[in-house]
Amino acid sequence: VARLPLIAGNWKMNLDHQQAIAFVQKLHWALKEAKHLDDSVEVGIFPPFTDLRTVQTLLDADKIPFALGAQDLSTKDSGAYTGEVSGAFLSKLNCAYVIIGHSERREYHGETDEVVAAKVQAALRHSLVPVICVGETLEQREESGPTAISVGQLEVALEGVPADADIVVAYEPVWAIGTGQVASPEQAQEVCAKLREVVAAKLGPDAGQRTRVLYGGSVKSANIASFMREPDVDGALVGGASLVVDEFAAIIRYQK
Ligand code: G2H
Repeated sequence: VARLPLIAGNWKMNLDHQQAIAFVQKLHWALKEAKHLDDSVEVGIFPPFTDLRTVQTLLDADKIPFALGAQDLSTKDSGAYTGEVSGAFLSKLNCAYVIIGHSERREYHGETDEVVAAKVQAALRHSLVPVICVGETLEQREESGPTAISVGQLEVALEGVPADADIVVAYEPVWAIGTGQVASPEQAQEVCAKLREVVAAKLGPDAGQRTRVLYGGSVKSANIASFMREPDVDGALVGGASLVVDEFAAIIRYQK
């Protein structure tokens, strides 16, 4: 099965709605000018909630073929949950994706595997593709090896997910996030292959073949190709480098 590579830019808490307009326009021009906008790779951008409406309007108006995603959502659909954002609202803004269980949410907002699983269900209720993030800290890697933590996190996240669900998995070793200490392509491949096995075991072999597994953690234009050469790495979740137009454009063009 040929899986369409996904290069996803997780802006985290960066770029306000005005900066977002300039950024998306520049990225679009950079890719168009170099004739690097085609259907061989999917480009996803994940701005803060407050930018989503602005970016959606711009993508629509200028017919820019980037997929839009949010960085989180509520486990609930509506009601008295101050500060929360429903998957229903994200769907209405044409979000295709939502990141769930990023290590920064797990670490700073106490998100447990169970909360992550509830958010996956919330995303699927609103036809959003969950980008399920898993990954181990350095201590966990030393204690339980390279795959056990991610496997355990993914198994819980996939509880109750139907076999035909469209999901994306992102392996983000915590020790490689924003640290410049990138995992080797072999380390990424080892865990991504294992995660694909988990998807196959839980949702069936078709889902295992179809589901895209991304690597994330200090991805740059200088290392993207080495990851994309690995058979079980289907793209990247990019943080810091997704905020620099030329750098993110170069990552998107990795294979050209
Ligand atoms: C990992 C990644 C994007 P960075 O968090 O999700 O960020 O590329 O800055 O390590």
